[in-house]
Amino acid sequence: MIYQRSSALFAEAKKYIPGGVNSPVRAFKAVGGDPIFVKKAKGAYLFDEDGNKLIDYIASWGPLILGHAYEPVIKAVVEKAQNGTSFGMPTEIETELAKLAISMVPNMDKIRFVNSGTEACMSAVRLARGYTGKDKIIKFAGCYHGHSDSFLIQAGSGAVTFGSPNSPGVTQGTAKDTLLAAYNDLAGVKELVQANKGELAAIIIEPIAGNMGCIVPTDEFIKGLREICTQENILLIFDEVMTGFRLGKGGAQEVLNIKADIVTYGKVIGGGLPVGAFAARTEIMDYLAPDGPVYQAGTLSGNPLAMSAGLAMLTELNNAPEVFKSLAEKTAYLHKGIGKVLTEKNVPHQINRFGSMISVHFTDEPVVDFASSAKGDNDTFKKYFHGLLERGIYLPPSAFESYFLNDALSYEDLDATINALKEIDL
Ligand code: HOZ
Repeated sequence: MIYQRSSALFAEAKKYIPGGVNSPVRAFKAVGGDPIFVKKAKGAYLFDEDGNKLIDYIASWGPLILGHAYEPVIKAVVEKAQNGTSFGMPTEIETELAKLAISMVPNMDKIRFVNSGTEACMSAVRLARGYTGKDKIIKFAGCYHGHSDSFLIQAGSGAVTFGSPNSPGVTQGTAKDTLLAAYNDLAGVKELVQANKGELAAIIIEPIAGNMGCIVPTDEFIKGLREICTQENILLIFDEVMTGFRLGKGGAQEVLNIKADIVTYGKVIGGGLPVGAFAARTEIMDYLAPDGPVYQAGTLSGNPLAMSAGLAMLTELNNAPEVFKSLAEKTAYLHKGIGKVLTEKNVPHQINRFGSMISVHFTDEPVVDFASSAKGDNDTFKKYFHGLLERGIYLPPSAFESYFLNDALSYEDLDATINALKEIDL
């Protein structure tokens, strides 16, 4: 495939935008080469500026669970836009989306809408600190909760891809309140909690991690976290920006059967428009301004276009929850197909999967945390990534990201992907 125009557009973008992109992982630095510039997309396919058609496995990093340009979402946004795009005043649709979202997820009474997953996680931690009157938090190495200061400590996603898991610009004062544990290491968490007894406001976790590849928690680990939090009066924050409304109606809370104290959302809840949210029980949420003392605000929060996209998306998922099963089956099919080809090629690999999230790691060892994920062979990943790209298949351009399947993908698309892999010399 030819990507000439994309390369020219990238060269032009680099003159005016740092690195030519507005989010680092898009720049392809981890895999080399120039990024693809998208012209349009429909269903499971991207159409780039060179006229290539690509099968898409990122779905805008998760939101487009039903495929690109999904008709009911587009219709809702276009209709809404006729009446004005932003008011900075309350609108009825905010309550409609709040009601629907709360009805779909377990254990949440109230929800506040923001504009991104970063804002949602940043606000959730502030709320946890205000509510508990404590300062410290525990996060897990390789988990990524957006780019606010408290979280850029051994962060995953683009932060680790580009070698700045601890970003310059985060003050030591901020960093000292973020304690670090290893994913799936309950003993390590227990030690940290004992060493900081009475000082911890929250433990924040991606209940299925998606920013160091896809990593699944053991039952013992995730249940243990819940127990520790309950015993020690620490709030358990589930960052469900990736998993919320993707793994099931009730997200990871439902599929893992664990109740969190605060849950953050993003991606699917905005149907492809910029929406983040955080939710909790009433006694916690009432700590937020204007009812309570913890401040949080935003001019574009609850924006009517974004709310209409989110409402259309969640309405579809609420009415047709069989989509979650269908997606999980497609992902299992892809897992089996890729696994067979890599085994036949004698390429050491691990495939991690949960629901419609999946990642391929080129290593012999099980990938259960950041340290094991980082052992993946990036040279093989680059060949795998570019080999598939040359054959019209678009994967996340970093080994530290999960793929997100969308339900517009057909079994023919999955077979085309598996067959393309057969042709690649790894
Ligand atoms: N940090 C996002 C993935 N985990 C990537 C966002 C983007 O580049 O759009």
